[in-house]
Amino acid sequence: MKQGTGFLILGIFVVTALFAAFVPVCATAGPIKLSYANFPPAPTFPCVQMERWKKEVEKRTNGKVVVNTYPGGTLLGAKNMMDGVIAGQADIGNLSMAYQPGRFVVTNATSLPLGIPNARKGSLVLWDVWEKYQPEAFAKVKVLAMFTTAPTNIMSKVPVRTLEDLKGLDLRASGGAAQVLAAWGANPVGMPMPATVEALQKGVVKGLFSSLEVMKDFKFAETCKYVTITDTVIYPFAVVMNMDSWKKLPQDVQKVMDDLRVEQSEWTGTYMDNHVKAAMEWAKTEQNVEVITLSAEEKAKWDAKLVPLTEKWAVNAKSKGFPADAIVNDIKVLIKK
Ligand code: 3IO
Repeated sequence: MKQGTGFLILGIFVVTALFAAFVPVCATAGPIKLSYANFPPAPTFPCVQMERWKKEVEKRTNGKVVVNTYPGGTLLGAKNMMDGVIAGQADIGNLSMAYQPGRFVVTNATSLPLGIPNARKGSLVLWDVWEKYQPEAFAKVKVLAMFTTAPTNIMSKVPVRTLEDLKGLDLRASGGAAQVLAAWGANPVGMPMPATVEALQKGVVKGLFSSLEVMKDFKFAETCKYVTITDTVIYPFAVVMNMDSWKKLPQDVQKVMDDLRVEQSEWTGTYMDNHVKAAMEWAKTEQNVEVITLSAEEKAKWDAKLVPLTEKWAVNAKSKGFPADAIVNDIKVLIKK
């Protein structure tokens, strides 16, 4: 064999080997994988909206992106969600702003007693407030959605019909909702929602103050046989993405996620509103839960106690340099929009 032929065969061999080695690497590099952390269990509304977002993103990017979801605090917990996402422990995370009220001053203004009537409206108001003021608290992350719960109500083991019944009663709540309970003379006990299951079982609290879909999703109707309708404040939530993870995404993928932001926020509010109705139907018919409505006279007494809360928030917000009066005014106007 001539030397030239030898080199040719060797050359072909090398080229073939290179193909064999690299083609599968390119093929398996495949879709962009993103992790999405959430703190409560899979059947609850924050995780239902997470699965909806995952499905839409995977569909709209034609499989270019795969989102791996981690419900139940398996990747990040309720209180380290924001810092965990900033640090890159998860690409995406869903957080309840009530667990760090001092951190999310501007957006937590939506949890003042200003009359947000439902979760759909609340979600759109929250989105607009965030977009207008672009608070520093979210500067290190990419915001993918913002939504709120439906207005909060009292779920309890004992009936609450008057302010007197509420006096000193240990009820689980966080953030703005906890301030409302305190103003009514109850004893708010702060803890993330998932911890409430055990606190109720052990008798650490006699009930909770939140949106009513949890009666079904956490089976609270099995222990809390009374619901007092107060329709007071909402809990605000955010879905945030690690900034480096965001910047690494191709532009077409970024566009899909950007286009989904308001749609996803509104979808979640609508889901919440419908699910509250279904959960309460179940609670009344299957769990014998009594729904207590306050007389107009009693309600007026409760409402009067909440008047100072907005001013108290404003004094604190102003001391931190936020345009508090403008924010409150915007929320009132947005509610009517
Ligand atoms: C909530 C939080 C986690 C799962 C379901 C939920 N429904 C209402 C909330 C809001 C709340 O009480 C909280 O602590 O964020």
